[in-house]
Amino acid sequence: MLTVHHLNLSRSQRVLWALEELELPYHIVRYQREPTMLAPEALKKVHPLGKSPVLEDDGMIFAESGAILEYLQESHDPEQRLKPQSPQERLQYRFWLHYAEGSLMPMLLMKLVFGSLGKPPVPIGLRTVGKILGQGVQKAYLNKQLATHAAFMEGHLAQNTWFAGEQLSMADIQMSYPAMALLARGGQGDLPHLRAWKKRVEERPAWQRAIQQGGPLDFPGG
Ligand SMILES: N[C@@H](CCC(=O)N[C@@H](CS)C(=O)NCC(=O)O)C(=O)O
Repeated sequence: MLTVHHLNLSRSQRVLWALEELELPYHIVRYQREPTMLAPEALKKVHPLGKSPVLEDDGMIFAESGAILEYLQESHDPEQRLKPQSPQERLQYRFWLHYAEGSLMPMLLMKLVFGSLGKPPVPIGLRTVGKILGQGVQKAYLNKQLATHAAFMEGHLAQNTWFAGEQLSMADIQMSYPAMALLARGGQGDLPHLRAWKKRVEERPAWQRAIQQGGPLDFPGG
């Protein structure tokens, strides 16, 4: 039996979505974020990094959502439902699977951190300085970086229905978390093609079942 160690409002939503698309039976062990938004200590007993998702299958335990999605595709998707076939689409598939955590998520995480420097748990006496510093880094660097990423995704989805071409794939599943976080946090203009992609995702019965299982994906920080 496949077991997902699932933290609420987290990247492990992607693993639930993949499992639902593949119509695989699975078991969920649930964890709730602490008020600090960190994972509870219990997750460290499952994997030394203490992050979610973690997948257990056939006596193996491993972390990192991209690795988990690739594993599920390679070992539990015999009909290749979630991997495109043509060489060009496979290159796109590989690119977006890596881009999500390698390039886009670090910018979104930095935005969250620098946007929080004027708020608790930063000590009250440092919040004014923290806020000025955070806003400065966002203005000088992060907002421009995120605008470049947003325009890049928007341009790609103007030409493609799904991230790896005309077929839904693990690339969309991996991209769902950062792309939806970027849309939720706003500030990048209208992005009609990215929004249309999000709508296509949300209309999928497997996505809806995954949300029922894992809870809503309401991103902190707006
Ligand atoms: N690159 C990893 C990131 C894992 C990760 O940071 N997960 C977050 C949830 S979105 C987490 O567990 N945060 C809680 C914590 O850091 O304590 C992946 O894609 O699986």
